[in-house]
Amino acid sequence: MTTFGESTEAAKSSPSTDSNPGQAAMTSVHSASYALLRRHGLTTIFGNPGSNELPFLKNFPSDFRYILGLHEGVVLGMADGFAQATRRPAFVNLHAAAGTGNAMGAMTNAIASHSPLIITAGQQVRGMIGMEPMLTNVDASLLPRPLVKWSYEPASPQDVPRALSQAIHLASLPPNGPVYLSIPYDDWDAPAAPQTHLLAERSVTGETVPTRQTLDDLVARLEGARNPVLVLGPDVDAAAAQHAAIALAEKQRLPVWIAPSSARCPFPTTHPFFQGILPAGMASISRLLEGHDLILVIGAPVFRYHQFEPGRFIPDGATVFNITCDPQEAARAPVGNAIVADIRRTLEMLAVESPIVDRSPPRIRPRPARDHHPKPGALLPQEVFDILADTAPSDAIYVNESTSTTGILWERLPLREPGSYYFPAAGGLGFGIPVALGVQLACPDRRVIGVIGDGSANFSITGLWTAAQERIPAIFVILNNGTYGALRWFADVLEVKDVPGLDVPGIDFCALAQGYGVRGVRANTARGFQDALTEALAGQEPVLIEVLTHA
Ligand code: TZD
Ligand code: CA
Repeated sequence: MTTFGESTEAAKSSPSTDSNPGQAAMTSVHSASYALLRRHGLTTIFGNPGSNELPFLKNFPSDFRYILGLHEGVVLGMADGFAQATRRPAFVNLHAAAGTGNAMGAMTNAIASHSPLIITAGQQVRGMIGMEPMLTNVDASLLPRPLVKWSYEPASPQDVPRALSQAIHLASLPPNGPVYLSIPYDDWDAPAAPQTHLLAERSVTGETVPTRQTLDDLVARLEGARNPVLVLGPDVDAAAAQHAAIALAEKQRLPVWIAPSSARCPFPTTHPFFQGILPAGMASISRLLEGHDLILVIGAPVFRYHQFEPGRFIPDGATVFNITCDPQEAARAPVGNAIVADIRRTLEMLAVESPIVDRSPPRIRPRPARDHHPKPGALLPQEVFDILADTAPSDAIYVNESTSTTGILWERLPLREPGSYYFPAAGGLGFGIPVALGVQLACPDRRVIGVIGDGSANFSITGLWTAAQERIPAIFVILNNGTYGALRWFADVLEVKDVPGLDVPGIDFCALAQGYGVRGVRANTARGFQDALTEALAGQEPVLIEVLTHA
């Protein structure tokens, strides 16, 4: 247990503290930093330690918990899931440059999904950094750029608590995102600066709302539009603004598309106005939005493409309005007008101020057929999703890293509640297992189901160990088709032939699960999968279900 509270009181009551820096030794940088983390609710530390981090982790306070990941991609992914699902910043502690490097693939997703992460890494002692001893983080603040909003090595030991405070506030100012601090390990025992305790009293808020004129103009355009459409993205869910999106869509009778590659689910897929997820290619988006004169994109960039499909950005005659929390997103779009503002407040204002219109209601999306023609030996992906839809609780949370079946998932899974879906926003694999763990830690009252490809699962397979040790009851459904299916599809799109390295046969996921301490069950029939899932849902342990699927 740290004694910061007592020391602070002592420091405050000692009139000589401010004038005599020697007195400040009563509070160490270590104590002051833990007090600050505690004050911000950052009492869960996701990490993998090394020599540079031991002085930070010493005398670990009993009101903190340390979640150990065996690889830094897992550490960062767990924190990402935790931050996204709690809608609060999460704290990460990595080992020097090597640990940071291992985490950087996962950082590509974190910055793209505006995850507020305070990523720290231990540095060698200040007096040796220049000589580059083992495990020096050379040019530490350059290393994680451009995958963080801000990166810094405190200028002195006394600057550490202040820099931590800056990191916490910056990560949680719009647009939320990861920040990075490299901290020399001899800083922790140093005395804190006078009045360091005042850091914990600071509050910083960055909510912005559109001006009256901007809002009136948008409401008038919506009202005057002949055939407007709403495209909703992940930041609507991140901002806990689903209710306002539903209210706006219903008042204005707007068909609702999900933004391409959306990393969260901003609108219930069971709502009659839900149209589906837009594909991630220019030409396809323009084709699907044809006929709309006003395209209102909220909580997503315009647009996050994947496959290069030359074509128009938007249909002729259409106007785009984008409401985003991210100035970069607003500025880099190739078309349309953008308003940088708080998503939830703006959506709520729009929902209240838009008049009820009597447009004809949006078309009802055709339901996908259920008449599967099963092929022996393995399941069709659509069978897997229909069984999930029928068997999982209605508030189940899905973490999707099954790359070739994302369209089928959006077509078939009922995602009713806010916070029901997570997907790697930048496409970096290694997301599914750790993010499922982080989300499950954040939401103990809901069940998390990771739907993960056999290729993807390997990038963070060691997360299974943390699931077992922490008894995190996430269910991992591994779709094993023996191949990098999405790349086979992409090879067709690009019309390239004879590409090596696209198959991944011969992996026994049940054995891997067992090796890390998680129960593994294999299913190659619909019945077998349904039974395994029902049993996993009835228990309170992590379970891996390896489902053999047709490619
Ligand atoms: N490495 C990393 C870190 N991220 C990536 N996105 C890739 C490689 C490339 N990649 C994709 O973009 S999809 C994919 C790879 C290797 C195949 C994933 O295979 P899977 O799922 O088995 O998980 P499908 O459904 O068979 O595609
Ligand atoms: Ca696969």
